[in-house]
Amino acid sequence: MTRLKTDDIMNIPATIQGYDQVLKAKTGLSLKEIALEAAGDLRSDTQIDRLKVAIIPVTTGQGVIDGFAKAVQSIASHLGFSAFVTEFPDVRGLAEAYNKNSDLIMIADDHCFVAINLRSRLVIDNTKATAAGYVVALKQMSGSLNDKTVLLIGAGQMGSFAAEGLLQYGARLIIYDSSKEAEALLTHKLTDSYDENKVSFGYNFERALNMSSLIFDASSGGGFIPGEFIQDKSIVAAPGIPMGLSWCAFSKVHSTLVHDPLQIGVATMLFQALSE
Ligand code: PYL
Repeated sequence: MTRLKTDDIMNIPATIQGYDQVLKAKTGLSLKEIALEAAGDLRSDTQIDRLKVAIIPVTTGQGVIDGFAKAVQSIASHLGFSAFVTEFPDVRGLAEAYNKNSDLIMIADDHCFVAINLRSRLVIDNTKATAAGYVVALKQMSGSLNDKTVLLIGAGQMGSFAAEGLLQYGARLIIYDSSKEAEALLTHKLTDSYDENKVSFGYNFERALNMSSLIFDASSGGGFIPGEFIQDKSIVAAPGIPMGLSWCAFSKVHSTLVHDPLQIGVATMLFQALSE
């Protein structure tokens, strides 16, 4: 998991409203609607504004990322939750969250970022939730993924979660990773549960990019997708940090690209933590 930098997230509180408007323009759904679809249905009597969410900074390992907790809190508040950052980090923050009768906590160290529902004890992981939210975003931008070919770049944890979601929406997958072994491993895992005709791999990058105009970039390398190979009308969901698109590729697809450092993942975590 690539560690976010303060520069990646410090503007989220000030820009979340505008971000949501752009997301709605691109996908037809708001951040909340995308997260709700990715999470599955909520109980109709769920009163979000009554739910208290504690975001607890963690100082272990490489320590706190300045702005991270505030960014997460601003996303939760934007969605209507009663969210706050605990006064203290670590154990004192956890105690404060419980003493303030929080319903949910969100907490991240260098290895894992989770939302925990303190009532149901449901634990939701950021990577899995992010993949689910971005699959919905790609589906929305494409109209439908049923019987469409999607190029999935990155056969790691994010790519694996995304592959499941894309296949469940009826997509055919071309899996590309710089590691052909990783491609084969993910393909083998997927074909245990899905039609093997729906998953293919083993192409070189240029050929893979030519085979589909729907791209799910689950990579964690930056700027390696060249502009000359990406199709003009490509639609791209890119949860990976840093983004795989080169600046040239970005300039070709920016109006049909969904990419953010935290928003879709945090929103989907919160609603998945509330799902039955
Ligand atoms: C959750 C993000 C998404 C991408 N990379 C992940 C990351 O940067 N993880 C590290 C988060 C550390 C947070 C720090 C704090 O401020 O509480 N422990």
